[in-house]
Amino acid sequence: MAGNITLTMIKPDAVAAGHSGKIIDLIIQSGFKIQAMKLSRLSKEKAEEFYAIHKERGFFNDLIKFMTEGPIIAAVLEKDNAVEDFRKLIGATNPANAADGTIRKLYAIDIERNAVHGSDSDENANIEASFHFSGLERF
Ligand code: FUP
Repeated sequence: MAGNITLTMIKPDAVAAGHSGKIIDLIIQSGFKIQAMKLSRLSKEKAEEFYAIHKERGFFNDLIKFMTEGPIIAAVLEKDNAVEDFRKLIGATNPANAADGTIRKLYAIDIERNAVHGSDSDENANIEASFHFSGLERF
């Protein structure tokens, strides 16, 4: 069912800082159900594929270096209106602009090391869920 899932990654900065447990707790307390979750480390090729849309941007190489520097936690989250509600929960890309109580306000360091990813559309949520997980079973 399109519209009720989103894909998140807890990024290398937040995993390394030990924030994963608190972030996962906040996600669950905010009404999201975890459908799939795994700790992994992105290869350069996989990170470049995930962020292909930003290939021409000046920050691309730094972003790939950052996203491959250590483990991430990828998860598929389910909730009514998952994409929009999760983007509200994570806050603005730049934590300096993120609202109080959002994950990025609480845990992000700067616009690059910004703690979490959240899909930006239902279409991308499904593409990104398949990117990280194969043979997804909904439950
Ligand atoms: P978001 O959807 O909030 O994750 O933000 P974007 O898709 O615009 O950007 C994806 C990632 O690129 C961000 F999470 C961090 C990185 N980025 C930078 O490093 N610098 C920028 O100026 C913009 C984005």
